[in-house]
Amino acid sequence: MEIKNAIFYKTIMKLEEMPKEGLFEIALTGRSNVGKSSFINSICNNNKLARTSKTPGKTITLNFYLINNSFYFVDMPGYGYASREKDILYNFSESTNLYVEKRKELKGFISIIDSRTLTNDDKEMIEYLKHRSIPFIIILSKIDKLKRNDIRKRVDIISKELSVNKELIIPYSSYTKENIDKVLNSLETNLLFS
Ligand SMILES: Nc1nc2c(ncn2[C@@H]2O[C@H](COP(=O)(O)OP(=O)(O)OP(=O)(O)O)[C@@H](O)[C@H]2O)c(=O)[nH]1
Ligand SMILES: [Mg+2]
Repeated sequence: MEIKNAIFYKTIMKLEEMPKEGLFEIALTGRSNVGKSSFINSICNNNKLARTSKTPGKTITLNFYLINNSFYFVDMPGYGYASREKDILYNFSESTNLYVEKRKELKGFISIIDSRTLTNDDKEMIEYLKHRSIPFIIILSKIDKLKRNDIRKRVDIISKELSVNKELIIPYSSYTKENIDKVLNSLETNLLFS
């Protein structure tokens, strides 16, 4: 697929404010600062679309982006930052929590994991998605920080640790856009038309 058109739709604080047209939604999840907002900007070719920051905790609401006039990306607050000791699910704000639990339009997740470090929060998130049978793909972010040879090794290790098929794990860099074709194909086949 190709992303021809991406616009900021709205920021949502309560479930009542969600779009009512019934379009599919693909949510972005991952640790704070892992590069969720940068990922959206990168694959949509617009660095002004989503706000990014060096400081974790930048995205604090659900932000909807309308893609190709046909589905939404939903940028979510990151986990693992605000209250590290607590269970990952309690790290979500109430509206995020309700969104994941109740939203029928939510078709699946793009789970972003730092290619260099897999955390317990990441593991819990993937367990949660599996447990609820929610479709997901995994993007290993920031591969521009890894040596060539290490990229494939990290995919192997993370695939084993999470018990997730390698086909669902795509190494990516929002800076260099390496593997963007694979990302878009996987989004299409595993999430949008699954
Ligand atoms: N080297 C490198 N840095 C990246 C990449 N993607 C994002 N970053 C940097 O990582 C930092 C966090 O990026 P964000 O996109 O704001 O991360 P986020 O996951 O949306 O963070 P929260 O909204 O706080 O949960 C920023 O300084 C980005 O420039 C990447 O592919 N490579
Ligand atoms: Mg963000």
